Amino acid sequence: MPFQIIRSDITTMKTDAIVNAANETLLGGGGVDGAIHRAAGPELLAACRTLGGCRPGEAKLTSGFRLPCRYIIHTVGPIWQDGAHGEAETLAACYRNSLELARAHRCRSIAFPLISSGAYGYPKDLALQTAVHEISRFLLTNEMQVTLVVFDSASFQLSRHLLDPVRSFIDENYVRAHTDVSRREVRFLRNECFADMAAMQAPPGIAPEAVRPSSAARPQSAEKPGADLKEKLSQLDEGFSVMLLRKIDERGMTDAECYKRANIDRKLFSKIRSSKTYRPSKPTVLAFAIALELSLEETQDMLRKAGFALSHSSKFDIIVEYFIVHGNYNIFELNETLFAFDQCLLGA
Ligand code: AR6
Repeated sequence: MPFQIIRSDITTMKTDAIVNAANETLLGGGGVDGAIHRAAGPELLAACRTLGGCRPGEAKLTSGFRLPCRYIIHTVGPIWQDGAHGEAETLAACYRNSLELARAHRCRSIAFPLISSGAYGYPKDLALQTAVHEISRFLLTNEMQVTLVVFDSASFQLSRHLLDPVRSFIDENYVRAHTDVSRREVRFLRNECFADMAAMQAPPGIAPEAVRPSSAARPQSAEKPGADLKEKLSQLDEGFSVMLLRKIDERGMTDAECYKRANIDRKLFSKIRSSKTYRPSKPTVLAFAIALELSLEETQDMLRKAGFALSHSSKFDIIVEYFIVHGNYNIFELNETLFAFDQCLLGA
């Protein structure tokens, strides 16, 4: 997935680069800066001493030393005053310059903390908005795996303009006896294509094998399949990938525009493109529905091609539906919301 948000400790990230929310001296401090220096070892401080500090919005690079990443990109976020002192521009520059530096060093993956949202007092919802905006803008024209690492749930705050309406939409639509598609279940849904198909019949958490009858248990039909079945099989409707490519053409989009807006990486897209019978996972289908700005009806149609449906007994489905019916096709904003409700994200 080109852009994902996860809860983790950034010092454990095995990405090509991680970003440090440093101060102007670059000589270490508290928060994520302290954690990175502790984990990288004293060689990091020695390297930082040679860099001559860093101004807010700029970014400088060192090796990762004892960390599992190759590089550490040090950037200095703005100290929040009241929002009228250019804080948003400086914060945006932190993300832009860090991403540029990573690209210049041929990084294929990078992880960011939520810069300025700790000791520097930047309101977390606004810090998140800027982060998502700058990262998604960069990804429209670049190939990189970008991860936003959120340390704890308290540091992830969705802006109220999204949180409140989504919450009431869920309350209005959520079927009480639900079977929520939580991260665990979607992980199950995301397994290989056969598992995808079996998952549609299996209750969440039950292995596909458990619902696939063994040949011995399968009822034997009295007659062998006849010509009418053969005929039906020769008249199959268009499948998911054919529909996807048709919709891309109808929208006048390029393939790259489509997979980038779907938060899907190029390799997966090529795989789907080259196989007429590709069986995608449900989050992948929905990612393309969002990228193509499909109506709810068209989305249901595309889901059916892959054997899925939207249901009001799943919080995940209701959140996606909320975005579609409100014409909000920003996948990154949708993923922010899914993350806030502890649901799996859309994309590869
Ligand atoms: N992994 C991921 N995120 C973390 C981690 C971690 N290990 N530790 C903290 N965070 P902050 P700032 C989150 O204060 O606001 C330092 O002293 C944290 O929850 O680290 O840019 C520097 O030297 C918060 O959401 O950075 C500067 O003086 C986010 O990282 C000053 O703090 C940023 O919090 C910079 O302040």
